[in-house]
Amino acid sequence: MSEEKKVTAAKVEKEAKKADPIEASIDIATQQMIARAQQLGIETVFDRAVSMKPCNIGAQGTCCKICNMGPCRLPLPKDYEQGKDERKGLCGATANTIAARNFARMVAAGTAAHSDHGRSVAEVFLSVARKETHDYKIKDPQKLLQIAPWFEVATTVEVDGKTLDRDIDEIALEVAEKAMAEWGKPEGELLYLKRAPQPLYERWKKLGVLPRNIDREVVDIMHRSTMGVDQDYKNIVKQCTRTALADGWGGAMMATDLQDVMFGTPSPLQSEANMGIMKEDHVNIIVHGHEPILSEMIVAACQSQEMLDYAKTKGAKGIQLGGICCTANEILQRHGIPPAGTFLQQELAIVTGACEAMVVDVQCVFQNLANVAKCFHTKLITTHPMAKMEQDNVIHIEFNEHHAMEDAKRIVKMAIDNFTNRRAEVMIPNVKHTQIAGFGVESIEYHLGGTFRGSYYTLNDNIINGRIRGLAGVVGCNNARTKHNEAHITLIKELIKNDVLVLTTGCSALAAGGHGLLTPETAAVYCGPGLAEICETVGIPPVLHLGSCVDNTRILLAATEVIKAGGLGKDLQDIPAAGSAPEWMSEKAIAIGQYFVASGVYTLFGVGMPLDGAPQFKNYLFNELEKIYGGKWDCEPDPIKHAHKMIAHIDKKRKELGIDKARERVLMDMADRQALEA
Ligand code: BF8
Repeated sequence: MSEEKKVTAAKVEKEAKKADPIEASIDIATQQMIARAQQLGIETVFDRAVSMKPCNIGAQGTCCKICNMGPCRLPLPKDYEQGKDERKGLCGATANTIAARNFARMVAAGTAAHSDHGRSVAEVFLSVARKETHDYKIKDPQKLLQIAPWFEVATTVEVDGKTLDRDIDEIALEVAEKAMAEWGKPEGELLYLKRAPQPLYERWKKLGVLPRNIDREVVDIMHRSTMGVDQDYKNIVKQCTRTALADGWGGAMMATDLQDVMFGTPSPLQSEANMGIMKEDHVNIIVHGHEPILSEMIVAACQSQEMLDYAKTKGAKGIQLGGICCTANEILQRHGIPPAGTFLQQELAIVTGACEAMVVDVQCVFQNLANVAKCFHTKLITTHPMAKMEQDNVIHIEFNEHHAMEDAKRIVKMAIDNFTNRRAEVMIPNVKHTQIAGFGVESIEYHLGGTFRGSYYTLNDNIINGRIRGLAGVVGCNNARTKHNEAHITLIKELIKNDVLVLTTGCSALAAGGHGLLTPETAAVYCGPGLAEICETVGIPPVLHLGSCVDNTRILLAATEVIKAGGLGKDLQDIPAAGSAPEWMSEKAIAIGQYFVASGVYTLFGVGMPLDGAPQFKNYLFNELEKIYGGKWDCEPDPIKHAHKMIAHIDKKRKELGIDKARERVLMDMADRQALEA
C-alpha cells in the first residue's frame, strides 16, 4: 500500500471509530449533542465505546488478578463440558472460584459506595444532633419519630405514671449515635433487618447471613476473596448475601432515612427533565454525583436572593440549576430541580457551551469531564476529599458540613463570575419533558391507600383484582456498550402495556423522565386497560419515580408494606413482582441485585453479566439461589424478552397466590361480559 493510501486508510479508520449518534442513543437531545461534540472535535464516552472493545475474558468473569502470579485467564473452552472442566489458575483456582471472587468484590465495592455515602449522611446528622452545624437541620421530625423505634430509641417517656413525648433533640442524638454504630459495632446484628417481613428475617437468621456491622461485611469479602482463602463458590455467595444485605437493609436504607429526616421526605411534585432544561440566558450550574449533603446546600445557595441578584449584575436572567446522575434525583425529589440527564449525558452537558460550573462529589463521575471542560469555559469543581482529579483545570473546593453554606455560595459565585466567559457558541438541545417525581413509601400509601384506611390496602386490592398485574422495580445505570436509554424505555413501555406498575430509581428514573414517561397522561397512551384505569382514577403516572440508587430501599419498604396490608402472601417472595437493571454498569448495581435476590425478588439484568466463563457458578446464581432465598438472578439483553420474563414471573406468583383468574375476569372487554351475561 502506498504511503498516501495508508494515510487515507488510517484516516477512514479513525473516522469510523466515532460513534454514530443515531446508533448510540434513542434520545434526540443526546444524539444532537454527540454530533455537536464530534463537530467540535471533542471525544465522548460514545466514541470511546466504539474504538475500545471490552476484554473478552474479563467479560466472562474468569480473569483472576488477585495475586502477582497472574493475571490467570480462563476463557470458556469451545468444547466445555461440565465435569470435564480442567481449567485452573496457577494456584489451582477454578473458573467458579475466580468468577465468584470477582463477583464478590463487586458486591463489596457496591456496598462500600452506598454505605459510605450513608456514613457521610449519618456523620452530618450527628453534627446536627450535637448542634455543631447550623446549615443543616431536622426538616422532617415525623420521619425521625418513625425510624427511632428501629434504632431501639424510645420516643416517649413515663413521668409520674404519664406518657410524655421525649424531646426531639434527645431522640435525634440517640438515633445518630445508634446509626453511627451500625458501621462498626463489635457485636449483634444490623438493627434495620427486623423491618423485613418476619419470615424473611427468620430465613436470613437460619441461613446465618444476618450482617454484623456494615464495615465488617465489606472487609470480610475483601479478606475471603484474596489469594488462597475461600475456595467454595457457594460459601463466597453466602458472604455476598450478608454484605449486600448490609447495603440494602443497612447503609443505603439509613442514607435514605436520614436524608429524609434532614432534607425532607419527598412527596410528588412537578418538574421537567432532559438537557433542554438548561437556559442560554441563565447561569447554568450542574451538580453531579450522589450525596445530597453537597447538593442541598447548592440548591439553597442558588435560590438565595443574594446570589440571584449577583447573577443579574453579570447580565444573566437567573440561575438554572440542574442535576446529573443520582444527585439529580435527590434534588429533584425534594425540590423539583430538573435533571439535565443520565450518567451517559454528563460530558454532553458541558458540550452545550452553556455550563458555567459542573460541581461533582462521588461516584459515576467520568475523569474525561476534565478534558471536555478544557474545551469550554466550564469550571469543573470537585468537592469531596475522597474524589479529586489530577487534571490541572479542575478546581477542588472541599465541602464541609461546618461551613457548608459558605462553601456552596463560593461555588455558586464562581459559576456566576464565569457567565461572561462563554467562548463557544451555545447549543442547548430543545428537548425536555414535564414529569412528576418524588414518590416514596409514604406517598404511595397516600395516593393508593384509600382515604380511610391509610395503608396499602387499595394497591393490594387492585393487584388482587388484576387491574394491576404486578409490580416491577426498573432501576440502574446506562451503559455505553448498549444504545443509551433504549432498554430502559422499551422495557418500561412493555411492562406498563401489560398492566405492570413500574417503580423506578437512579438513571432509569432519569431516563423515564427524559422521555416523558413520568406523567399521569402516559397512562392513556401506553398502559394496558387495568393500569390505565387506576392511573386515571388516582391521577398518578404508571411509572413512579422513587429517587436515587440508595432509594432502592424505598422499593424494599414499599414491598414490605404490601405484605403488611395483606392478601398477597407473607413474604416478599410471594408478591407478583420482579426487579430489573436493563442497562447496568456499576458495581453498585451488583450489590443492589444481590440484596434484592436475597430478599426474595426475581432480578433480571440486561447488557450481559461477567459469569459466562463459569457456567456452574452462573447456574447457582440463576437457579439454585431461588431454592434458598426465593429470589434469583437472570440476564436478558433484549428488552422485550426481558419484559416478558418479568411478566411470566409475575404471572407465576399470581398463580401461586390463586389470583390469576381474577385478572382474566378484569381484562374481559364489554363484548366478553355481555356474552357471559347472555
Ligand atoms: O447510583 S444508576 S450510573 S448514577 S450507579 Fe451511577 Fe448507575 Fe446512574 Fe447513581 Ni446508580
